[in-house]
Amino acid sequence: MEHVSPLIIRLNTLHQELAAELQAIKTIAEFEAIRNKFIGKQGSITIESKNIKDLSLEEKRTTGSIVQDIRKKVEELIEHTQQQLITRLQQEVELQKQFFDVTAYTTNALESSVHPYTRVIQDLEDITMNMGFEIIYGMELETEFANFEALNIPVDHPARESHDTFWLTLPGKLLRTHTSNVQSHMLQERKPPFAITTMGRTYRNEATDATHDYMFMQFEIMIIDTKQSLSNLIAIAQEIFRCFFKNNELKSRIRPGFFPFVEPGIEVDIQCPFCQNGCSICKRTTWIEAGGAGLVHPNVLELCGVDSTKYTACAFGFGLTRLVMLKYGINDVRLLHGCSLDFLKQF
Ligand code: FA5
Repeated sequence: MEHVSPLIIRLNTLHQELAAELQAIKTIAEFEAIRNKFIGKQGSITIESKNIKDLSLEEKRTTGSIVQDIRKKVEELIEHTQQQLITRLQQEVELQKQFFDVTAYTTNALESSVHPYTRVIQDLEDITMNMGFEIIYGMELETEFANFEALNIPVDHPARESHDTFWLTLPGKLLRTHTSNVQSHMLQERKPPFAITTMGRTYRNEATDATHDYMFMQFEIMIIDTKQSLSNLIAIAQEIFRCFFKNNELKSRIRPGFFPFVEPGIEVDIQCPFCQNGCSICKRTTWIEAGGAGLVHPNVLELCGVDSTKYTACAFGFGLTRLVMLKYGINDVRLLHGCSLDFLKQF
């Protein structure tokens, strides 16, 4: 009988063990572990193959090519198994996709809810539509003219400083700093009389704190016809907020305010719902600035091609973000744009 080197016998045994173990694998991790176990640096086949160096010259000659053959078969087996495994895993993923049931009920699923922003927008849309306002969805990407110049804020006007603007690389284009940009478009496009409301995102390149963000929402109305007055505007604003806050007993106050696009101008503050005697959110004043309002400046009407001797307009612009905070008692604006599920689950 032909003599078979013990080295070849051991290698053949390891080859068979490898084949048996590879048959049972289900994952790439299991495959990698087995590959390492047999042909890794410290793998049993690797170490065993190195024993060839201890054989005599004669033995090396007869067993060398057999060892080579076994190593080749081992590598082919590993390669083939890997290909098969990858194909099988890909097929499983495809199969799972085919049977993915979007309606499947799972007891662990989080219930979805409406974001407080969406709730407030829907409330304000309902209230203003019922009062006869037309809702306009304005543009966030705006021209310098519509955002500033048409609103009586020329290039060198100091009011531009309070609107730290995100300028685009496109000349004369910016992210709107307020929803009053809709005023200038409507005055240019529509023939008075009309009453519009708009709400949406606005952007200012400013530092954030509990009540300021670089992206926030505003809510604006404008009415134009032949007889508008500040008292009418205040009455409309009070009615909107009476409906909006429902039984809320939040108090508000009005004080003179300057905006280049209104004359006279006022600012509206709402009593801080988070404290009695002043806190960090209201900056120890017990009042939170909610928005500005006034009679649209005749310059704005003329710049937009409206006869200011015939028409008067009134407008207000409120921080919609602040209304959300006041309504739901949210003490940090940044929570609204974060993704904290603990926060969102409450709504
Ligand atoms: C304006 O933006 C005017 N366009 C409002 C206006 C419209 C006045 C029509 C007159 C007539 P102001 O910069 O004050 O005004 O912003 C209005 C409101 O937006 C503020 O009172 C505040 O409630 C909110 N607001 C302003 N900056 C921020 C900010 N960084 N983060 C959150 N809310 C803000």
